[in-house]
Amino acid sequence: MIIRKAEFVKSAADKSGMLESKIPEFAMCGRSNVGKSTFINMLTNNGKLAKTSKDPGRTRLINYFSCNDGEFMLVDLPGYGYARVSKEEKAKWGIMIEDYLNSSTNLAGVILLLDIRHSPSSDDMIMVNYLHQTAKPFLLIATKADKLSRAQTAKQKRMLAQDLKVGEANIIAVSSLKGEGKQQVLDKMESILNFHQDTV
Ligand SMILES: Nc1nc2c(ncn2[C@@H]2O[C@H](COP(=O)(O)OP(=O)(O)OP(=O)(O)O)[C@@H](O)[C@H]2O)c(=O)[nH]1
Ligand SMILES: [Mg+2]
Repeated sequence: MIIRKAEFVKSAADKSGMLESKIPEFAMCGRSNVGKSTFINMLTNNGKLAKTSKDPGRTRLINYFSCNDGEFMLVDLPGYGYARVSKEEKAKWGIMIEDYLNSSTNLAGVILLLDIRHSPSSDDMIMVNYLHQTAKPFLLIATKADKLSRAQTAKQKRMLAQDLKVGEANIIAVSSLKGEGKQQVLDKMESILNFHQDTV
């Protein structure tokens, strides 16, 4: 699969703003600053589509991006686990993520991003356990692979697989800066889309 066109559709601040679309959606989940927005820009070949920042807490709304004239949507969610926002804001983002996952009418798959250099956080573990429990397909992406050597990348993938209780082959190491892992991700997304179309 390739993404030849991608465009911003809308932002939602709460349940009332979320799309009830017929278009299948892929949701980006993960800790603040793990690289969700940069990953969307890499997949869509558009460095300016989703706003990114070196500081955590950049994405504060749910942002929908339509790909290939409505073939599917990429949904950029706020990150969790950012220590420096208020308790109220944390709770609000948590509810936003939860509401999205529970109520999206056409979720094809969840893409969970983890920083390849770090062990999963307790919030990551909650997400993974949730994903294991739901019947939804999901992809596990280890981001920022360009920061490690090949040997270190392999070692960290093994460690993540153990912690997350999945096979190593289920984790894709990606560098959004260098495009590493991109085609593998797109191919997996294509399979998920085909599966989704067969089940609706
Ligand atoms: N070296 C490297 N840096 C990356 C990569 N992906 C993202 N980054 C950097 O990580 C920082 C955070 O990226 P974002 O895409 O804004 O992260 P996010 O997960 O959307 O963050 P929130 O919106 O706060 O949840 C930015 O400085 C990016 O340039 C990568 O593959 N390699
Ligand atoms: Mg973001």
